[in-house]
Amino acid sequence: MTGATRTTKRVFSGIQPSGGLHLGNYIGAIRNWVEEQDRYENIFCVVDQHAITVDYDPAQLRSHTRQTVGLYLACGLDPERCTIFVQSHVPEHTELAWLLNCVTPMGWLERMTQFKEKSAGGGERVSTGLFTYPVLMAADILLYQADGVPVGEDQKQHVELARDIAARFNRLFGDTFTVPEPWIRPVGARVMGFDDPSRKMSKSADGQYHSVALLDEPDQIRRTIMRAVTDSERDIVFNPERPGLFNLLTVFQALSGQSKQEIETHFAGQGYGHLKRELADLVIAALEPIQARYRDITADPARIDQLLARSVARLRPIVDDTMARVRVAMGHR
Ligand code: AQP
Repeated sequence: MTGATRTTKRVFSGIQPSGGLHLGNYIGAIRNWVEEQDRYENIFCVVDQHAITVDYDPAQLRSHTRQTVGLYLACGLDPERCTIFVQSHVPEHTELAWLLNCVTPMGWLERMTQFKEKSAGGGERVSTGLFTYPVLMAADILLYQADGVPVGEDQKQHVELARDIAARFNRLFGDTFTVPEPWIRPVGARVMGFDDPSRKMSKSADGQYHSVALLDEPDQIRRTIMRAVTDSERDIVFNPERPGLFNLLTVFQALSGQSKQEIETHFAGQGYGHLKRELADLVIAALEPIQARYRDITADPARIDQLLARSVARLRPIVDDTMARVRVAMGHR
């Protein structure tokens, strides 16, 4: 069934288990999935095959994959309302990626900014997988005929590529895929590194004070935020020209739910130290219940295994239907 014939829209999104999830992943992605889970048919993936496109350690990948599933649940995704699964448990993702590789012009991939950033200076360590990563992401989305892909702003270009690939495939081989849309929230769509507000917060970035991980201890959270890079001015206002301060205020706004005006009024006449202390308190308070639920959920590893097995069984009819149509359309059946 494609999007045109469904009454409830289907969303698909995922996070790569390339490290511990951080505030950017939470504010830019998971929190929005949780808030909207009643409105849609939800499929959320831990995209472990994306995480092998750069150097990685297999044991760490295994552990981050499970940790990410645990954090999805701890952040509030309800397995009754969402199908939560691991990408490599459904082999059709890579089968479809190959087929889509064959309809994707190389020039489209050469334009991807994330590839340019991640491959810069990498020489022979830059894998072909890193280059074709957006095609695997398109396969993830198109396999489930998703209508919407809720992502942070940094992933918008990749979702637009998935749209282009779907439209091209439909033109070449007949109507097969739902053409998906990126769904991006304006507030907190891009959280930047606390140590360098010109770079987006990333799991794989170096630097002890770069990010706040969702499982960080309160002391570590406070240290990171108190050391956040700002500027030498004084007034606390939302001004994108002052990226360090703007980032702190953006996180404050995302977690407090207050308007820009309310926040500026609240901090009028105060210094950066005051803002940082309040922000640290806010982040610690937001993460505390997530951390408690995470400890509870992961106390029984079998619970996660059962959930993942059930998810794969639930997805099977959608996967089989899409792949049957693709194989016929492309002439393999
Ligand atoms: N800094 C961010 N601000 C807002 N949203 C973000 N997301 C990631 N970083 C930020 C959103 O989180 C979701 C999952 O992203 P991903 O892990 O699949 O890929 P990524 O964007 O490459 O994430 P990282 O943390 O930067 O990982 P690494 O370091 O491994 O590349 C997406 O919805 C993304 O928008």
